Amino acid sequence: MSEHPESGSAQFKKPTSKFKRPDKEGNKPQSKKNQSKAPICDTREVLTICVGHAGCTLGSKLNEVICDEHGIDPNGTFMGESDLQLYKIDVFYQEAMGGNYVPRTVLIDLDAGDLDNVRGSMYGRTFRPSNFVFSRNGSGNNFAKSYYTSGADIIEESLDAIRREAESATCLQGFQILHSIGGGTGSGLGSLLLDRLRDEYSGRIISTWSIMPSPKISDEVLEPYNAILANKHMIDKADFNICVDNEALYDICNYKLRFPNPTFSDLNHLISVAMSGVTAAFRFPGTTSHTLRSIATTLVPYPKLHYLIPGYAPLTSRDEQPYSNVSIKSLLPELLSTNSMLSPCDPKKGSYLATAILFRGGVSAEDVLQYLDYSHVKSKDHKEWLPTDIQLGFCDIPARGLKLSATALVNSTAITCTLKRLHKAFQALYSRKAFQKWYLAEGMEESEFSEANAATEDLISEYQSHEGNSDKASKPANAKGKNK
Ligand SMILES: Nc1nc2c(ncn2[C@@H]2O[C@H](COP(=O)(O)OP(=O)(O)OP(=O)(O)O)[C@@H](O)[C@H]2O)c(=O)[nH]1
Ligand SMILES: [Mg+2]
Repeated sequence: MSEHPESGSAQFKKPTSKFKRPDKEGNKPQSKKNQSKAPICDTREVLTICVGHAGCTLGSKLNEVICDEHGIDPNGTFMGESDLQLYKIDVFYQEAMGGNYVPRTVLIDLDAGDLDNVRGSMYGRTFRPSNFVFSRNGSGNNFAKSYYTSGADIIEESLDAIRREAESATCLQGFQILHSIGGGTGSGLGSLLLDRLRDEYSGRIISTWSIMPSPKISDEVLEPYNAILANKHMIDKADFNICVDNEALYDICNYKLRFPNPTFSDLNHLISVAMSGVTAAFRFPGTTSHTLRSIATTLVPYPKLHYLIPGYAPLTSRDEQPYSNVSIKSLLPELLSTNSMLSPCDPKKGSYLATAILFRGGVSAEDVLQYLDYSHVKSKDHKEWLPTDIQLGFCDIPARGLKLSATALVNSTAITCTLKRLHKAFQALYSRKAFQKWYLAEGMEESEFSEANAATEDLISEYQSHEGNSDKASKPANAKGKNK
């Protein structure tokens, strides 16, 4: 992992004509302004929506990392050294009248104090002031309060801010929602946004970066309810969910990076580095052009099975960094090992359904194919019918401070270990109807608990039906399974 942004420049090379791609997905033609500024770039904007404390803090960190990569200073002014930093800047930023770059990010929280911290952070001034949407009611860590009452009170204001951003885009590719599904706001208001965005932007890709709660990190008693209630909306309304787990992040910080007492800031740095890796091919020229849609198309073989596990390499401690020498040969096994996954799931213990790897630095497909050992992504019961084992993507511009790095997105049945953990914790409360009155008092029906429970059980069963022999694997996508 690259350390926090330091001085020194990324190695920028000139783009070649192979980056001149026509926009195939766009419904709207490019504006004159964009044509003159980036005539060879197919701008497809991504709107980032941060919800709740974890979502907004992570969004703020991501903005810091991406601003640094694109040479944007804390005032939003471009101070970079290369035109390549501006080449696809429109994907994540809008150029304002004053020439400053404004993140296409909306930050929403029911706790105004948490947003004040983001506003007061180093890059807080880059965000558009009207894109901070908040109330002072709080959610009391309750999904129902933020889905039905306090959150519902600010949903129209939130959607107005999102619409303003969407309308300023020339060809919006979609949304990434950042949230923690253990929090009341991240789960409830995040779900309400998923529902409303799916209605209003049915043709756009809606993705999430979802922080899964872990009892090892947080002892909030209602988190399992919030997570399973939110999961129903994530199954039905999102195109794909990238799942990060605080437990895995904590272990990586502790054991691999040797931070003795990792803070949320350290965990968020780790997630933002992976997010920067996944989005690098959206933001910079490369030999392959990636979009949210291309991720959904290649990694989601069945509609519901859209839970992706991210992995990142190299993850090197500060002490070891000066002595490390990263090569493709050493990077690939590290990337695909369990210790590099940001969810505590071992993909090898399940079946791989699809895998994508995005490389940063001067890497060619030939270099990678020379060392790519498909056994890294083949479980013993690998499905021969799956069309491609690994989708490769390349971005020539390296991550800050690194010559070479890679980010993986894995769709594996091993995600059931996280889903089962959440489901078990939910069941412990649900079987006793514990704390349900707080949810019912906000207008939630009791049946929502059982529907959410069934939705997660079906998802687990459907993933499990793709484990083992390939006859089971050819079950139709809408096959309903029974929980074990
Ligand atoms: N990785 C990470 N996890 C966080 C962070 N803040 C909180 N969490 C985790 O997220 C869960 C709580 O979610 P929050 O985002 O604080 O809650 P919220 O969405 O603001 O909802 P409220 O309950 O209404 O405050 C717990 O499981 C925390 O461990 C953060 O900055 N980074
Ligand atoms: Mg909060």
